Amino acid sequence: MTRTSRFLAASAASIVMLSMAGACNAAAEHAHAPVASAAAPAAAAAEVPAPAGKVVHADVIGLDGKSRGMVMLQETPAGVLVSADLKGLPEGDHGFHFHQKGLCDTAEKFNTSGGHFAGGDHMHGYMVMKGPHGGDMPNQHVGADGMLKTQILNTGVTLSPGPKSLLDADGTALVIHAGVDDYTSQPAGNAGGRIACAVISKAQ
Ligand SMILES: [Cu+2]
Ligand SMILES: [Zn+2]
Repeated sequence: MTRTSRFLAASAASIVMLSMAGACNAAAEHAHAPVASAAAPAAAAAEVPAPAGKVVHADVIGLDGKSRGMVMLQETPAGVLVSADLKGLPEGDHGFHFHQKGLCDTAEKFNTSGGHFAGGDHMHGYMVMKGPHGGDMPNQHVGADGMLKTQILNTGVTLSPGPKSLLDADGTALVIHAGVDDYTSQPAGNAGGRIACAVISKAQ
């Protein structure tokens, strides 16, 4: 190829690129036309899967230190989906919360897990003006067979970093109580002793 023909080839390429840029601008203007915007709601209604969120599995133990099954926490755009599959629990309704620290010491009757995980400036319970704590969840019913199979969407916590994160420096704990959370009493709904506990931490 001579010097001249190489120059011509380069110029021709530049002209093609310029004309394509012109076509793109024209398309952008048409995007504002009524026909294009009428198609937009259909696009918005289409399913857009969220990127897979973080998942944490944790072993739930009773006061005897033995496993009662597993809980799985799943980050979703709507909150943390809590799935529990447990057995060997006493029949009845039980308070069910996230507590402040990832410590489930049976010798201390799980009091090592601290108070409720607040996730900000919140009081306890669904029935109080400044409630609920991020860690508050509805009472859970265990049947005569001692099984608890449940899913709860908790919108007050996250597995991502930040003030509402269950995966903070000292972790958190899922705690099941002997009695019923009245959703009102401070600081923990008067739900009685702690009968089961699971450590929620980054390591799991
Ligand atoms: Cu509790
Ligand atoms: Zn609470």
